[in-house]
Amino acid sequence: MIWNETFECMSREEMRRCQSRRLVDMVERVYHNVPFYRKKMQEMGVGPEDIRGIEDLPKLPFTTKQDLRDNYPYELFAVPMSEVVRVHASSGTTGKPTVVGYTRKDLATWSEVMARTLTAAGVTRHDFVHVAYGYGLFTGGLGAHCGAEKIGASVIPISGGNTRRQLQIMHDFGSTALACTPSYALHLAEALMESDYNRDEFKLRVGTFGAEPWTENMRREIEEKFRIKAIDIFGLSEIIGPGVSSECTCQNGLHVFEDHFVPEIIDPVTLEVLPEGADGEIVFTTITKEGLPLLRYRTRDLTSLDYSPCRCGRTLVRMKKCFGRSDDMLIIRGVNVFPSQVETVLLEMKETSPHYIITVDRKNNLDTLELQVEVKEEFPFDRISELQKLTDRIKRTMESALQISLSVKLVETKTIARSEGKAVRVIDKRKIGNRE
Ligand code: DLL
Repeated sequence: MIWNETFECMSREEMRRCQSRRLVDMVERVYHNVPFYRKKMQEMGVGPEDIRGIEDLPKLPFTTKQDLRDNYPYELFAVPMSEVVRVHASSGTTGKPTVVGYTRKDLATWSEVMARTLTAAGVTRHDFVHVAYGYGLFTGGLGAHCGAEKIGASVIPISGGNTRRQLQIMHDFGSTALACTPSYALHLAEALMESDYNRDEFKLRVGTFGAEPWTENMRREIEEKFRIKAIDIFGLSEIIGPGVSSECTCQNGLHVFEDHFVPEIIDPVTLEVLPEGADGEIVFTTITKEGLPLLRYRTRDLTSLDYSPCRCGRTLVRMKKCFGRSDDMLIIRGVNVFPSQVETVLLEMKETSPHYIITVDRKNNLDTLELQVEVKEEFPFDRISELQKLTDRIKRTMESALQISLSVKLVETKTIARSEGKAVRVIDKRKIGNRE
């Protein structure tokens, strides 16, 4: 099922024409309404008259999270505050949040792209959508909520937290579709397996999971434990929230809703635009947003683009599952390490769970990496020799995968704190105080 065939299935030429028209209009608006962009464009010697179509996108300036912080809270808004009907914000562990604003039309666009997202996952008006993303300044809860309402599904706005109650409501209300972070989905699946409930009494069949990176192995684990189809959905507050791109049931890349958000892949170091298929940082330009339109917003998320047709019939470009961020990439003794590499190795081992914490520190000017990993319940934790053997094996496998030395500490099942929102998996003690 496709929610909006006109825009999701148009030919590439039609899409480029649509994007060109919208971009020209949007550049005109930001140039006149946002002093920050006018100044940036003037400094680059570019005026609205230089932007005639989508091919001129590379002439425009980039925008970064720092730009939003520097213009905190509302300076980048392109409409008077009387037109803004909602604000959201994305939190950082330090510093000020990034504030985003929506006009009434922006909220309609958001519901539309979230309706497309849910439809792509196979959700219909006959579903009960259990929204366990947090409601509030975070965009997950209300984003999923409004999209589900738009398609006419029955929304259960439970929000995050209180795992026992989540299961009770899921069971009693007959939830068929779950919306939450993948780490919380896995936690719920494990809690269900341990509870007195019988899985067969649940009607759950599909989940739309996002807001944090997760691997194919983690998908398999959620699908097997919950017996559902797990769909990856992507978005960021600055662009709209969830609903920037979504997998369809082919689960082969996330279709970008590019009639609203135009993607480019750049080299995060040289800032050069990369060709189709190359891995790099994804950058989005919003071409219909009114409240907070952004030119070439640098997400820091690493992926690639694929314009080949998809079996589902959508012609929208697909982005590969994000494999990390250019800024949460850890550099340990000069070696680049992504938390997702650690997760991939752990999920291949039958004795460990994908719950882990990476602690990076610096001792005597040398970076150290300690990996805490939870073993599965059935693992004989009291048998020292078994424990030592497994520790050694993880250490060896990890060192050859990451190409750095590290220490491994196994911990008992359920001892690493579960997150109800985005999982915290990295503690970098080298730079506490200036992390996002
Ligand atoms: O996380 C919006 C969202 C809510 C997306 C619910 C999907 C579902 P922010 O809090 O602004 O917005 O965080 C955005 O989260 O730049 C990525 O690094 C990461 N992210 C979001 N979705 C995915 C995903 C929401 N499917 C940041 N895979 C983004 C990997 C993701 N990373």
